[in-house]
Amino acid sequence: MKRRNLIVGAAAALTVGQLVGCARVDRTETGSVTTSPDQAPARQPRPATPPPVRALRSAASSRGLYFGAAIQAGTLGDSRLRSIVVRDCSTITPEWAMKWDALAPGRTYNFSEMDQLASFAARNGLAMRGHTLLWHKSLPSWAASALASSRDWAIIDDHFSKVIGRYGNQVREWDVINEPIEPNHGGRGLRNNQFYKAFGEDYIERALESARARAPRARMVINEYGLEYNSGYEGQRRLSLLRLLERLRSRGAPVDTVGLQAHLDLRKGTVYADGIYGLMRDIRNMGLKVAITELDVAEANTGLSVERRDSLVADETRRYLDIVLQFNNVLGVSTWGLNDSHSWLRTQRSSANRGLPYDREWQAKPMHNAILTAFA
Ligand code: 9MR
Repeated sequence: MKRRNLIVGAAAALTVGQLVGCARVDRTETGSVTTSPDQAPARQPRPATPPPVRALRSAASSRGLYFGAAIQAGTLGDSRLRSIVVRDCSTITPEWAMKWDALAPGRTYNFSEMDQLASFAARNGLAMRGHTLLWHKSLPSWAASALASSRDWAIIDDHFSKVIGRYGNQVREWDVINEPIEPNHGGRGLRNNQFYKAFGEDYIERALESARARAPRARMVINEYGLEYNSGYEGQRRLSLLRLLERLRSRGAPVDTVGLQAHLDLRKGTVYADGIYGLMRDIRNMGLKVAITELDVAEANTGLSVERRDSLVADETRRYLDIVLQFNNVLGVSTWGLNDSHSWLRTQRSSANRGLPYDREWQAKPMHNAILTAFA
């Protein structure tokens, strides 16, 4: 029964893709997906037929979850990417097009790249995650100076109004605050970012309220990284996040969801089951939902065989998902990209990193299967 649902769900996803002019995708008897000959560039060899791949979105939905991925607006010209996004995802996250410095590097807003992603999502019936309203790394310099000199909340409120006003009807989850935790900064484990400097800890509650007022039906998310491994530092990060959530809840602040980025990292060992379990349990006990927002795996040793590396990446993914998916307050899982050639890990870590579900030729890797199996 489950298997049948998966196939039906996948076929439905493909039909949507076909309707909106993505590369035409056909499903074979075995469930494998091929691009149609009429879409292949003239006189170029057709890509090898990929092995049968089941859609992640239908596997996720059979558990009542969504599956999504971060997408860079500039990659939407790739018809293969479009068809795989439509097959695998029920939601997408703009990898950077919605960030403040991407929308308004000068004072003037330019929504064109973000609009492309939003219209792709709308045409294909995909939801969007709103990433992200406030992040210390994406504050444009004009806004940083204005905040530092005037400490005027209207600067933030105006940004929220523009972004939520434009995309609010498509976004189900807003990452209102991205990465507010930094135990090394003191201040109750909060990051001493430009917002904290201007407004103190209050900026978090005010941001949640400003966003909630404009998006009454969407989920209000605090999104954080560095919570998965067994080190004193990550232990402090887990604790600081929980304490922040407790303070917000006790004041009645409108936070309802925690985003766990889940940038897994084999150089840190394997995920710390007790720590993650405890974090998940405490979040659930506060009545909050969880979204896994940026799953990927940084490799430790790219000198091993590709088979070995792919299996280590898949095992780590599975270990992590097996812990978090025990909790029924999880809304869904998003990976931070789909294909290794579009991964931030290429530039941040090693250009050879293989920490996403597909390789550069869109062959599904063991990580894809690990996610499918974790959803089963
Ligand atoms: O992957 C993103 C990269 O392409 C951007 O250059 C960068 C700055 O905008 O942000 C990266 O995404 C980050 C996300 O927004 C927040 N969590 C960490 C992600 C990886 O750095």
